[in-house]
Amino acid sequence: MSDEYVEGNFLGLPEPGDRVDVVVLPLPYELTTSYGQGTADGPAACLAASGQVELFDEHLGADLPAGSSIHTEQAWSGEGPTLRSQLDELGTHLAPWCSGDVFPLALGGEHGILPPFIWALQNHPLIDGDLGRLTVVQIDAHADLRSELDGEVYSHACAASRSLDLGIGRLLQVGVRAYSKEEAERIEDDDRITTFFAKQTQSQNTGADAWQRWLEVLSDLSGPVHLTIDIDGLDASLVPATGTPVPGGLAFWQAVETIETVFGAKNATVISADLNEIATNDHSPVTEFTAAMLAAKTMAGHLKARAEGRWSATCEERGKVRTGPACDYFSKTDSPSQP
Ligand SMILES: [Mn+2]
Repeated sequence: MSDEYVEGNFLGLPEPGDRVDVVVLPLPYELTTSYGQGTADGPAACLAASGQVELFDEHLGADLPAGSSIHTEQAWSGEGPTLRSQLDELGTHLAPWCSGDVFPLALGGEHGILPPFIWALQNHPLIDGDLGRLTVVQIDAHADLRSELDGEVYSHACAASRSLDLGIGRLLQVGVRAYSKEEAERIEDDDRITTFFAKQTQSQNTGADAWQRWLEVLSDLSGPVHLTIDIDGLDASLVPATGTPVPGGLAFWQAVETIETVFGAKNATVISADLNEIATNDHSPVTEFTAAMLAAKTMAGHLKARAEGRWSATCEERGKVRTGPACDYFSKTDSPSQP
């Protein structure tokens, strides 16, 4: 552990000066979690648990932060009166950190944070207004491809659908094992979507082959990538406090291998990441600790990519105090069009 442990900061790391290499963005957003409570407390619990994570990362071969400047931003505290106004606030909050000079790592909060994050990435220099360039890699128990849930099109159960509506070029999913007929058909019909179901990758007989194919798909990626990790993609035993824990999910090391492989893809640049559906309960700290370890692995993956020339700043350093475009996309779109 660091000598100068700072409470509330990721890994307890001291705040850097003006230079920021990685920003950790706590997003305690909760409106639509199906059952279970507590995703609003998840980011703070994850930050507290991160104090127990070993700084040494064997894949990086160094202690975090490995000479880089990690800034933990104030938690988002939107108070908009409607779900859509809160999504706009999230987009506005995230946009200044999507300018290409830093790596943004968000901690949620519900998976509903994904569409505003994708909206904010439009202005990233590698996207330049064309979200068709972006691949989203999603670890999740759920496909999140519903058109709506209980009448709400911005439910967390629709996060991937709304990201496709925004125009992302490709969606790669792994760990999926709880989904509807509508979602199964969407996966079948939409060429942009590739899903590796948990039933395939976790099979006692043929799982190793399926897993190897998943890693090959990741290694072959090119262009900008956003990594979204719904922690319920992991087996329920690892994340019992998350909103909807589901048995039969990924092992911890499969999540780590996914992270390391996507950041290691030679022709791809991971420009941003989020970990979401972090929550706590009174029985065990394992959920937030699992999330904190995966956040540390994500940061290490980025720092290794940076050290090995797969990431470089695409705009000038902007420091800690920034502005960006205001988001009004979500208030304006009552019923987003289906592709
Ligand atoms: Mn999800």
